[in-house]
Amino acid sequence: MTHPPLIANQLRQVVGLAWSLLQQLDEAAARVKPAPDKWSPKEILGHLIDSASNNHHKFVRTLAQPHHDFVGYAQDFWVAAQHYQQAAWPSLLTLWQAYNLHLAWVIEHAAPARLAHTISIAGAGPFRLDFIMADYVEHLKHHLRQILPEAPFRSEFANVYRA
Ligand code: NI
Repeated sequence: MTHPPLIANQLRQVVGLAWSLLQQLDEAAARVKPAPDKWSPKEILGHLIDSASNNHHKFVRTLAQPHHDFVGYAQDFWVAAQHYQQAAWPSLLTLWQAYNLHLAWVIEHAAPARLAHTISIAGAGPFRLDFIMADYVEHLKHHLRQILPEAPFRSEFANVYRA
């Protein structure tokens, strides 16, 4: 189940479903932290924007060469440093949606011969590119379930790496 057109379709479905539900949250609800050390919905969506940005680089850089060594990133620092908690919820939603629809486009158009290219991330791996693409969607669903525990996001792809 790591055929890129299927991954891209599932990504679009997840984004479409989540988009309609997330729009129903208002600013106050989006700012609520379940515990002082837990992310609010705004911070989770910010983390997902960071994930989209990092994975955009992973996808395209790994398309470019047979193996790519990629860096890790300090997730909590990224969320705090960008002040997602103070950002406007509709702006975060718009950026998150647009970035993911672009990634679906990138995944869908990945050259089949390059899907076996590999990437190592902060020394972990190597992972095949098609696995990294499927895992991206699983990571997305994992965090969306934290905001939307009732939403019917299915787990279709194996997941061993969460970032
Ligand atoms: Ni994460």
